[in-house]
Amino acid sequence: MKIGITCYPTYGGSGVVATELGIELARAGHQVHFITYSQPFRLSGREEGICYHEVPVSNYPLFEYPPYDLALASRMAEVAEYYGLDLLHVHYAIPHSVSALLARQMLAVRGRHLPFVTTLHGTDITLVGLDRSYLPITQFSIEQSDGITSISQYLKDRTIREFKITSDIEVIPNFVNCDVYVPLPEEVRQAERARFAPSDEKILIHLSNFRPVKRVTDAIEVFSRINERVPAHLLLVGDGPDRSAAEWLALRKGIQERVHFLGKQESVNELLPVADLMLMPSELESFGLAALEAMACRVPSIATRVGGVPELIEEGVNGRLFPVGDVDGMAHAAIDLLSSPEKLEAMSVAARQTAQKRFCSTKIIPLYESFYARVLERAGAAAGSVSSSS
Ligand code: GMT
Repeated sequence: MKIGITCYPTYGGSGVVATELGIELARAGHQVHFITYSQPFRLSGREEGICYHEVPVSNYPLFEYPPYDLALASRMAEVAEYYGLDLLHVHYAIPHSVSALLARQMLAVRGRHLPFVTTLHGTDITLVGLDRSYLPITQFSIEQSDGITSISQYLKDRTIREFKITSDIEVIPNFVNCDVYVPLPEEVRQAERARFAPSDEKILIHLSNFRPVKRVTDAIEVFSRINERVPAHLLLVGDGPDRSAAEWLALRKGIQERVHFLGKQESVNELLPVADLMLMPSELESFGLAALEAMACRVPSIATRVGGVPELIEEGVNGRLFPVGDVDGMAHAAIDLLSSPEKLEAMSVAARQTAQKRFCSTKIIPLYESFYARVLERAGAAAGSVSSSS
């Protein structure tokens, strides 16, 4: 198949999923075309079977707000025509599904049908889509999609409830490449750990875009309580609006020597397996991709029982779940695990098994392929019925 993929190319879960999906689809022999405003950060640009098409946005002085959605729609239509795309797959409803809808209409007047699939990721529904000004257009473009997928059952239910969507929504969960996200050999792991902590101290990790929904300062609160009982270090991977608040809190608590702000990192698969535990104290996660990536590396999470997280983390088996803001509960659980090597080992093994058995890319990519095939079949049937009736 020839598949066009549009996503937010910068740091964020939906862009990561879209990029990893494109990479896996290309490995499976499909031709993948990324149509985005900059090259997705997890793409090297050298992958076979993948082309990247930049969306140039005019900055004519009249445009106080350059019309990116329109530039994207034009580019989608051009790429689809030039390269003979079979379908577009857009990640994150706003504005990508609106642009795809426009591209489909532009090509339809020339007698070419270009179906598009929209994947809902979370904040496109829970935050942005519910802003009254965006709600009608988001609802419309989701309904107009030729296929809709959601990354968790939670998000599907919430989309149906709040957007009154009547079209089918297929749940295809987030995935991880279990050959890339792997535990490190013990010797290598010890050498990597030595970069951050003495050999007798523990390492925790948090990975996010530091937006308020991630509650990064809760991660600091939890960590500081842990560190009072079990000497430890915290690796903070990512960057974003709440970084200064997190830095200020670490400073105020006098733990700045133990809190390592690593900024945005490209190869998180090399950092995650260094840690003993992941902290994901989010206000909301429709899935929690960061926790899955850590689990594949044999690192269980102390997380919040929100959104789609319980679809990934089974309390007490492959991680621990707490109410939002329960920093004491999260800290106690972490102290308990860090002081009981056998318990932590069992949970780490279970975390990796969950990733392998349920969320490995080898299991999830075929679900996308068969979904595309069904969308194309329906689109073909619809085109056939139009031409036979005309
Ligand atoms: O919240 C983020 O980190 C970014 C956001 C995005 O769309 O880029 O993430 C959402 O999509 C991820 C990938 O599908 C999910 O794993 C995250 O849970 C989801 N975030 C929220 O629902 C807050």
